Amino acid sequence: MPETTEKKKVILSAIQPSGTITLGNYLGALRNWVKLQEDYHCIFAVADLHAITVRQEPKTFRQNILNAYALLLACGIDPTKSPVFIQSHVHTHAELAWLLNCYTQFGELSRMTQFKDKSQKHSDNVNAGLFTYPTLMAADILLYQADMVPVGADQKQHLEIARNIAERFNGIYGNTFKLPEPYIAQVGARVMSLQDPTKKMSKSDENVNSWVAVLDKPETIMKKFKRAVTDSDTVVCVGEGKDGINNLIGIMSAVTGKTSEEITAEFEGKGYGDFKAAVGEAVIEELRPIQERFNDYINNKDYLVEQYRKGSEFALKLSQRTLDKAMKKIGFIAK
Ligand code: AQP
Repeated sequence: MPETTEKKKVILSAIQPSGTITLGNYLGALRNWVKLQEDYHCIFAVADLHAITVRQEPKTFRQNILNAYALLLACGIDPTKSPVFIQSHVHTHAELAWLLNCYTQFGELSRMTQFKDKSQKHSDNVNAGLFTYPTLMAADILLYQADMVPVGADQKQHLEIARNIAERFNGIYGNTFKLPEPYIAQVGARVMSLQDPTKKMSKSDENVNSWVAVLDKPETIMKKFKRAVTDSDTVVCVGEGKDGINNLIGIMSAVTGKTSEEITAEFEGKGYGDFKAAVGEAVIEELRPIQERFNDYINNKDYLVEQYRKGSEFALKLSQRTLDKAMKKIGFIAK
């Protein structure tokens, strides 16, 4: 476990096991999280409580939670340096979320675009959890007095509301929660769907060709890239109305480190077909070592159990302090 005596800034990052982890999650989040471990005091979580805002099939859900955990390690997160825990194992999250619900207004939750999107997508299951998702996310962050939270563009609104709730609480009771700042990564900020490049690549998208999973087999990855939606132009370059190609160039650039100009020069005179195959090949090579490490971890369940138990022990100790402080300020009686 990390030494908490050093004054490194605290960063809290979490991923939902709501499906199989995608290339979008990897390039936009996981890969950057690995680098953060050097300079920050990082805490990672598999946010399984969040995932049930959408109906999960129990057996698949169980596997997705463990897979997400193993994948975090396979991507390079070192649990001996940065605690990695499973959210439902640390009861303070659900408890603080309830308290924060009582300091959050109906109106501000109604304005969340993710709620609007997801309630449209799952109109048969617009549950209260989907609505109060941001207060649970606020609890996740505020419990650890996090200085920063890496967020994609899609999650900025949720961080904003976490800050508003914290500010409101602090305003009533005095300083209780640290106000977290967004940490925006430079590379791979947004990977778009391969089938509708105006939408972000999402692991819960029912169209399996719209996303590439980090654990997809090489031939599946290649097939998905070859089927990627592009446009009627033929030149591999960034341009308006070329959302599909822009996305593929973004992915190629994130994976190889080449600029879009270098990529355009490399593919001069070649068609989209050649380019799509090259992107597929580059992604396959990027993911190959991760898949190998993932297979080692997932076949070593004892190690995973040992690590997630240590992670939750650490997380509980740290988060309990904040929960106790908040409860005392509200006026609850200590046990
Ligand atoms: N397409 C993306 N491009 C870049 N970053 C992305 N992230 C997600 N999709 C992309 C980032 O991954 C981190 C973990 O995401 P999450 O699992 O907590 O939730 P999410 O953003 O809702 O991810 P999904 O894949 O879209 O899940 P579902 O389909 O369940 O809603 C976050 O940092 C996120 O920004």
